Order: sequence, then C-alpha cells, then structure tokens
Amino acid sequence: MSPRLAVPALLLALLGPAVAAAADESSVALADFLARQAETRRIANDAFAQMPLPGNAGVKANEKPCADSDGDGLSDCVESGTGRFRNQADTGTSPTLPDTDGDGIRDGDEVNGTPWLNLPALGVSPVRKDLLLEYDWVEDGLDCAAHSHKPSAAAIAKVAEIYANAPVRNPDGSTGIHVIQDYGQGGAFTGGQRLDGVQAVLPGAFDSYHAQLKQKFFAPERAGYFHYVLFAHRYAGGSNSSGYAEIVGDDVLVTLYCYATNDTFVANTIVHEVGHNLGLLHGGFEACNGKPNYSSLMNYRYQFAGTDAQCTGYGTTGAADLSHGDRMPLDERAADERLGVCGSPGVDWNSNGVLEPSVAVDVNATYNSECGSALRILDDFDDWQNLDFAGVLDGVSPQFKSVQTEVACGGAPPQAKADRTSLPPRRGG
Ligand SMILES: [Ca+2]
Ligand SMILES: [Ca+2]
Ligand SMILES: [Ca+2]
Ligand SMILES: [Ca+2]
Ligand SMILES: [Zn+2]
Ligand SMILES: [Zn+2]
Repeated sequence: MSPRLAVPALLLALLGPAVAAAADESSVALADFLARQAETRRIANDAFAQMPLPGNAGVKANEKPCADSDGDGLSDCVESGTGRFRNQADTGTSPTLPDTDGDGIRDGDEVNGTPWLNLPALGVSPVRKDLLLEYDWVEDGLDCAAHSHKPSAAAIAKVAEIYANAPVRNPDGSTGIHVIQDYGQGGAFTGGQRLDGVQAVLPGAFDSYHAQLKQKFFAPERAGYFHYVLFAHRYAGGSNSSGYAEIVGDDVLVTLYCYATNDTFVANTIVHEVGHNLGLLHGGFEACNGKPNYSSLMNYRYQFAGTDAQCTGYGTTGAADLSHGDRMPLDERAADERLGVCGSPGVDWNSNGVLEPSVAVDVNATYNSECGSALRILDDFDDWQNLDFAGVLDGVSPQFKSVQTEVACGGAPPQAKADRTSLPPRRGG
C-alpha cells in the first residue's frame, strides 16, 4: 500500500497548499478503508475462534495428540505448509494460519467440509481463493415481455472468467479467484432456484421480507460460506436501481428489471454488487464515483459501458474487470490532457479539440453526491489486491454489523447511452 499512499504526499509537495484539502481527503478515505479492512479481519478471526470445530475426518487416530495450533480444525501434523493440497493427511495449508488462502473459509472446513455442508464436493481448495455464490431468482412479466431473472449460461461464464483472470496469487502458485456459482444445476449444487410466490418487486431491500425469503430459500448451513445473491425485478417498491449490497457482507440484490436478459449487464452487475460484499466502494477505497482513472466495474462510468482496457478514459466495450491500481493520479485542477490516464494516449477532457498541458476540468461532474463537484485529485485503487473476504462470516458473526454499511447502486442506462459512453472521444487526438 505504501506506493499509493505516497502519491498524494508527493503531489502535495510539488503543488503546494492549494491541493492540500483534496489530497488530505483522499488520504483519509484510504486510511479509513484500511482501518475498516483491519477491523473486519479482526472480527473474522474472532468468528473463526467461535465456530464449532468441523469433523476431523482427515485426522488419523495416531495423529490425535497433535495440536491444532491455529484452531482451524486441522492438526499441525496434517498442515504440511507446502501450498499444495494432496489429501486430508497432507493439506498443504499453514499450521499457524486458520485461513491459509485468505478467502474467509477456514482451512479445516475447506479440507473436510462441515458436518452439514460438503465443501470439497462444491470444489473448494484450502490453498486457492474460493468465492461461493448462491443464485435465487424470480420470473415475471412486469414492464416488458415475460422474462426470467436467472443469469444465462453466458452471464455465468462471464462472471467466472472475470474472477479467473484476477491477478490474485494463491498459495498453490495459481492466480485468480475460483468462483462457485450455485444456480441449482444439480449434484452438490442444489441451492439455487426459481422463487415462486415471491414478489418480483421487493417491498424493500434487506428488510423483514428479505429475511423471510432468506430463511425459506437459503440453507442455514451455508451461512458463513456462501454469499446470497437474489435476482428480483426491482426493489424498494419499484426503484430503478440495478442492485443493492452490503459493503463487507454476504447479501446482494441484483435488480435489472428489463435488462435481465442483457448478459453483459447481468455479469457486470453481479461482479459490482459482490464487489461491495468484498469491501469495495464506487471509487475503490472511497465513495467517489466516475473517476476516469479507476477502471473498475465498481465505477458507474464503466459498470455497463465496459472497463477502460484501452486507456481512453471512456471504457472499452466488452471489457470487464476490477481495477489493477496502475493508472496515474488525475488532478482536476490542472490535468495534463496529453497524458490521459495511462501516460498515453491523451484524452481531450474538455472536448475543445486540443490536447492541453493543463486544464481545470470536472471529469466526474455528474456524480454530485459522490465527490463529483469539487475539483480534486482523483486516485486509482488496486481493487484486486485489497478484497476483503471476511464479510462472508456476516452470517455467523453479528459483530459484522458494526463495520458494515449498505449501498443502493445506480440504474442501468438505456442501451444507446451505454454504447455512446463506451466510444473513445474522436476530437483532439
Ligand atoms: Ca490447524
Ligand atoms: Ca491452518
Ligand atoms: Ca480458506
Ligand atoms: Ca479456498
Ligand atoms: Zn423482471
Ligand atoms: Zn454499487
């Protein structure tokens, strides 16, 4: 984190007191993010300690004297620390870390499952990050022709691909996050289902009605392991919001009304809302929306239009990713258009046909409520290296409520608008 922390300080020194307020604001937001992340991890460790031990199926009788130093349900004798899972007697996990791969699921649970949930059958590994999502959906005919909110095979594949391509290193040497999506496909995947007799327009968000649905349709033994992703037509009695989520948590709504059949919108919105569950805000570490140099599905600028794979500042159709944190800071008080967001190509922020060395421009003016109006330094963030997987323990630790917030997300734009905003600017190049 230190290189990113250093950026505002360096600019402060170069540009003098005029930008002090903006730089401080950004530093404070980052510090707040890191403090909250540390707190969720502390709570996660407490939750691990409080959870009942899973069955020790992998521990042989003659190994029982071995201690379980990290309290994860595996004896030190089987936690070989190699990073390679071979079997229940040579798990490759660390004997001093209860969650070796940092995915919020205890080593013992990933190796042996729990008495009530066969995690190995779902495909988890104790030495690679796993993200478990249960999908339940409604079907309805509101606002447009009859449609299902079940994600299509194409949308599901897209979600898997986005996470698989993540530049996240695992203890077993692989990269990527293994996402496990239960949409009721059979075998061990029996959780996802179409919800009958449920209001397609939910009356609220995470209210008593949602609690009733979750109690009825989400198996209690999945709490602490799965995120519960509910696909409805709308929520809050009929809002245009595309979704709703806990920031650090395990509950998500995806509500794309008649865009439910747009695979890109569905996949991108799943990753956006689950990103909130993993601790991210609309500006990564801060509630600052529309930053051109934050190429992430968390950013409304790119959620539907596609992330900015080509450094145009306007997104790339079909690209879908969380941010890698490799974009330059952008000072709205004195933006160098020649540098764009990546050093090149340049971006004509004020659309006057010339790439200028210093322009004052509000590049995210449309997001007034999320830092849009003030001219300030906009910073990128490395989403992938800062995901907080502890929120899944929300289901077993009430302590999470103390660090949790909820967010209502923006609406899907008309298709035409999404296409237009994804085009690079033609002038000034
Ligand atoms: Ca252990
Ligand atoms: Ca361990
Ligand atoms: Ca784990
Ligand atoms: Ca794992
Ligand atoms: Zn619908
Ligand atoms: Zn959001």
